[in-house]
Amino acid sequence: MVHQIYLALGTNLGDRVANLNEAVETISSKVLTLRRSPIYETDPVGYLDQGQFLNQVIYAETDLSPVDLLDFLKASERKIGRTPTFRDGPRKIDIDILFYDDLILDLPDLHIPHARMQDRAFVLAPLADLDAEFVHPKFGKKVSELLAGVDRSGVKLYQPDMV
Ligand code: PH2
Ligand code: MG
Ligand code: MG
Repeated sequence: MVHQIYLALGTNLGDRVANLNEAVETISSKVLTLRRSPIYETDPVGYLDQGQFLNQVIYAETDLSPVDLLDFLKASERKIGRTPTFRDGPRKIDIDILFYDDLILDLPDLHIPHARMQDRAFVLAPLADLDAEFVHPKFGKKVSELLAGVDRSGVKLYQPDMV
């Protein structure tokens, strides 16, 4: 069974564009990327004393179950060279599940839709570029409506022609 997913990518260490590309390549054995949003350069949120992030959202297909997908993405982050730091701290790559079909799933270590995406312009802006009409299954609001509710001043288009 094929599932449609949206993933959020974030990076603020090293060659950030290369890290985004490496993420798509590394997950490609089990996650087929169909569309990539433009890349945004974004002010850090949460822990502020760190470099600016690049953020991108991808639309993809996978056969993996939600839990297997989470495990696979965590393993992919490690393969790319992410090393543990602290909450909201700097990272070479972060790969988060935003949506998995229309699923609502709340496990101790896995919340789908992503638990904080509705507060984060660095997620909602690239997501809206891919599908502004997608309805958040928990809130019943379109991505465009969620984006209208957040401050997007720290989120700037970085490389609009990247596909
Ligand atoms: N990720 C975080 C915390 N803060 N800030 C930006 N701008 N971009 C991120 O991807 C990001 C963040 C935790 O995953
Ligand atoms: Mg994250
Ligand atoms: Mg993460």
